[in-house]
Amino acid sequence: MKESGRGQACANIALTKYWGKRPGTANAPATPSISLTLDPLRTETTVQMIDTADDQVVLNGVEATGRPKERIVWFLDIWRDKGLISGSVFVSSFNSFPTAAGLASSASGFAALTMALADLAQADLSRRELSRLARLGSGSAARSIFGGIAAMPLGDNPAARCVLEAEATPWTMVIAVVDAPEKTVGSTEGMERSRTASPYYRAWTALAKKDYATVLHGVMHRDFTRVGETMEANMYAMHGCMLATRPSLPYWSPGTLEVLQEAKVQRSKGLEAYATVDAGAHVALLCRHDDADAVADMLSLLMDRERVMICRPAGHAEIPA
Ligand code: 2P0
Repeated sequence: MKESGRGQACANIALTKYWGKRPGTANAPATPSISLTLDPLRTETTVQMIDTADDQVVLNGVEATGRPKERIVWFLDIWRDKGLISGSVFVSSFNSFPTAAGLASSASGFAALTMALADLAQADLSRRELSRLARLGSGSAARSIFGGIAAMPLGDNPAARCVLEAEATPWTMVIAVVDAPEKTVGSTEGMERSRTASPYYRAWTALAKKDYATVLHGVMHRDFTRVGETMEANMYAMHGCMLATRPSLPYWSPGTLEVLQEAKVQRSKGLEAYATVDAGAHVALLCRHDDADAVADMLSLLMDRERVMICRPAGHAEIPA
């Protein structure tokens, strides 16, 4: 074990969504998922052994308390229980993108922390093992261990795998950060509420398996239209399940619908981009690399240009040299 370690990882956005956990498991998903890992949505994390009774966590320069800290301490406990590290740890993590914007920071956050702890532990862990560990912190983090397009299957204790390297991935995501209040129900709680109180939950999990297979096949054959159409339909199905939850889980804002509508209009005019929305209000549009600027221009008619982010496929999470 070293005195300190470093890791970095990029966020990902799912093409088919993870929404639901198998009860009684450590983030074993109820739906398989596929995602694109995105540059420049990067998290860089440093960990250091400290001589204090408790762990210390600093996120974007601010000392963490409450739930965000508890989640990280719980994750460090897993590493200690496995004998990979020992003693108290100081964690410092920086996002290259605004966390407050509600973009997927738990995915890159737990993936970067996993890489930093692997560096600290000097443990000889395969990328699959790293992905499995990252999943214990946050389900979507398992996918951010890999660059390009990653797939997360079902299973008792699954790990993600890379299905298409970044260099071979011909698609870009253009993200529209829409005006929205901070969300009140996080993914962990929202998934559990949908599982127990959405009349569409079973239909959603059944459909998600079919969409996963379709998108996986589409990715393998670089069939953009099939991937895009299925991705968008999968997103609407997930939000249908969320909306039907009692009480309802509405994550969209008026700006979300505005972007969804405009993307549809532009598609009918020949700009082929497909939309997806996570457990939040922002919209990500998937397009071919060459159409990214046109998609960003289209979004700039609806919002300030600085709210539009062109995100290319990122590489694997890593321990920086
Ligand atoms: C996804 N989301 O596939 C889906 C789409 C949100 C909607 O993965 O409880 O933050 O930490 O495992 O990973 C968000 O879930 O949840 C998520 P936990 P996580 O990207």
